[in-house]
Amino acid sequence: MSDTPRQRIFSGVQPTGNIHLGNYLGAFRNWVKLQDSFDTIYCIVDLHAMTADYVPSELESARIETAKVLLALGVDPSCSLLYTQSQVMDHAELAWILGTMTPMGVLNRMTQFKDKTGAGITANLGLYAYPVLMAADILLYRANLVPVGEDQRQHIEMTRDLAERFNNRFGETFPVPEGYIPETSARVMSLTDPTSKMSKSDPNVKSRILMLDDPDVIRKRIRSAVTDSDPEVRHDVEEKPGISNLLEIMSACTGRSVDDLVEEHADGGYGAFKDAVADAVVEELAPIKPRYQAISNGDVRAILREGGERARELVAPYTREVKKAVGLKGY
Ligand code: AQP
Repeated sequence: MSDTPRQRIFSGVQPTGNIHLGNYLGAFRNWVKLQDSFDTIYCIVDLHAMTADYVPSELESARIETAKVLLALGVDPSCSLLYTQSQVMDHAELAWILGTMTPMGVLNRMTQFKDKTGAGITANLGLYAYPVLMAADILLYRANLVPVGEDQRQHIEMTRDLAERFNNRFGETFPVPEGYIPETSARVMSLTDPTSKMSKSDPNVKSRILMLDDPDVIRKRIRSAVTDSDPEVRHDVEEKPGISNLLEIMSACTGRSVDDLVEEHADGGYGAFKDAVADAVVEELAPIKPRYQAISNGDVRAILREGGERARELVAPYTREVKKAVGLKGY
C-alpha cells in the first residue's frame, strides 16, 4: 500500500433552490464518482446564498433539502465530508485575508457578477466579492481539484491566481488547485432558451429538469424543449443550440458519444429523438427519488452536525498557519 496522501477535492453548492440536471451532469455526478479515489469535501455554501435575496427562516430547510438530494445522488458521508459553510466561519476569515490581495480590476472582469446583476439581482459587496469567498472555500482546505461546471471556470482561474499571489508574498502555503470539468455536459443549457445555461433562478420552471421530477414531467419538459424548424438531428451549437443541448444531455446520460447518437437519430425526426432523450434522462434519474424518500431530516441534520465538527477540526491548524504567515495572531 502507498503512503502518498490522497489528493483533496473540494466543491460547493448553494442552498438556493432545487437541484437540476445541469448541476447534476456538470458537477454532482463527478462529486459521487470521485469520492472513492480522493479525499472529498463537499459544502453547502449558505454564506454565498446570502448574496442574493433570501428569506432567513427558509435557509435551514433549504440547507436540509440540498443535503438530502446530494445524499440521494450518492454522496456518501462515510467517505466524504459533508457540512454547511456557516458552521465553519474560517471561510469568511480567509476570504477577508484574500480580499485584501484581490485587485478590483480582476473582480471587475468576473462574468457571473455581470450576468447576475444584469438579470436584476441587486449588486451588493457580497455578490461582487463572491469569487473571493469561493477562492477561500477551496484554499481553506488546501484542495487540489475542484469538480464544477463550465460556468465556474473563471472563478477557478482567479483562485489559482490568488493561491500563487499568496504563496509568493507569504511563503509556500496553498497548492494551486485545478478545475475538474466534464467533457460533455459541462454547461447544460435551458430547455426554453438553449442559448442560456440551465439555472435554478430562471423564473420559467419549464427551462429545467429537477432531480426529483416524475418521469411524466421529465418527458413533458423534453418534448416541449425549444429546438428549430430544420428536421435534421445534428450537433451544431451555433445553428442548432436546442438539438445540440439535447444531444449532449443524452450523451452524458447514456455514455454514448454525440457522433454515435447523431448517426442513429439524424433522419428519424425530432419527435422520436426527443422521446429517446427523455428515456435516457428518466433512466439516469430513476434511482434518486426512492433514495431521497428513505432519508429523514433528522438523519441529514446529524450528518451535517458531525460534518461541521470534523471540518472545524480539520481547518483549525490551517487557519492558524495562514494567520501567522500574514502577521495576524494565529493562537
Ligand atoms: N447549467 C449548468 N450546467 C452544468 N453545470 C452547472 N452548474 C450550475 N449550472 C450548471 C454547476 O452546479 C454546481 C452548483 O451550482 P451552484 O448551486 O453553486 O449555483 P449556480 O452555479 O449559481 O447554479 P445555478 O443553477 O445556475 O443557480 P443560479 O440560478 O442561482 O445561478 C456548480 O459546480 C456549477 O458549476
